[in-house]
Amino acid sequence: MSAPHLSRRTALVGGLGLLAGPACGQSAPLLQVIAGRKGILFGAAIEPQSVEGDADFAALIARQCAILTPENAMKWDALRPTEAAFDFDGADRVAAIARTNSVPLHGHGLLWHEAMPDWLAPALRKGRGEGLLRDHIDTVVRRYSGVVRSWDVVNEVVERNDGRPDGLRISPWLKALGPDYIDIAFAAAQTADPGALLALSDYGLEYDDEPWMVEKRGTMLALLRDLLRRNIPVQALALQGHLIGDRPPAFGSGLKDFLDAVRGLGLKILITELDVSDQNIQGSAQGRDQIVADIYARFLEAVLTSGPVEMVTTWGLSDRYTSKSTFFPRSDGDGVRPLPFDFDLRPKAAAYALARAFGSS
Ligand code: 9MR
Repeated sequence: MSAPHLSRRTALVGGLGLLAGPACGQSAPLLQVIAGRKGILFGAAIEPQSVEGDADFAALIARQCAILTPENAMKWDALRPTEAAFDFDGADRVAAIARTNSVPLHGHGLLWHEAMPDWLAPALRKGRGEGLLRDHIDTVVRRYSGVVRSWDVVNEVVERNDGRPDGLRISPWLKALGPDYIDIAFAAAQTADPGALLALSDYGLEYDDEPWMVEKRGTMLALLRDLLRRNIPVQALALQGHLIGDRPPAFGSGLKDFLDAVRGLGLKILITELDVSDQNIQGSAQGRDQIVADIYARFLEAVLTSGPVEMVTTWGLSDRYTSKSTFFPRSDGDGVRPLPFDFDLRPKAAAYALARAFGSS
């Protein structure tokens, strides 16, 4: 794949590594520049309306991000309100933001068992799944070819609790098409854009002290081996990286060995949805920020010292726009603080932790 891409705007200030500006309030590390020096694309997930409606946030995104992910705009429920028609509005707006900033997109995601429009599961049950899946992937991947650099082709397909020997999730896709739906999705994506990097993405692979995650790593390796043995064009594993503020940062040899094994299969490593939930951390905002920053630091230290990493994207960039405020709110009514920049777009301890991790890796 091509070398990490720096936006024109960043190239002007790139040598500085720090940027002071009114929207920042203080000097902020330029994460895309610091990561870029190590060959890592740094970026964030965005919703188009957050960027379009907020010039300060748009400026922060432009300065900090060498790649962007549509947080929701490329999911089936956004793209396929009806079976008959596509609605590309949100996805096109994200692509336009990427073009304005001269950065690529990480496409998320071509197949997931959530965010499915209401009509889809019944259509799958009626036997229309394979045609729908092939047509959807072909249409979407071709449309964003040249903008999307890498795709989450299938998302969260492993679920050990569902009890299948192969560990695959018993999703509407699996029920309709059997395990082959993964093969179909990757093959369709590769045909539609042979230049895109094709990833399988999942959560729950990060912690060494969580037995189900350790077990899931084994299941994931077996799945990846099987796909590669059958020449299915999976090229990367995307670890989501939704980390938890109120548990120890158990990122050690288990994680490194797992990543080594994935690289040993010839696959690239992407970190695609990094954030740290402070939902259950007690104490002042400043104290919570330190704990969150330490977790970012420990995770990235383990991941980045284990070997090459293609990209690191956070799930949002500022606490002003994070789905954690809806899904993982704090009981004390305080705003959540899971991201590198605070509600006022100022760099937090986490931003400096990211900069140090990228700088020293
Ligand atoms: O952050 C996303 C939120 O806004 C959506 O409502 C939700 C359902 O589409 O998905 C969230 O993003 C998820 C991602 O797509 C897959 N991994 C877990 C993410 C956080 O829940």
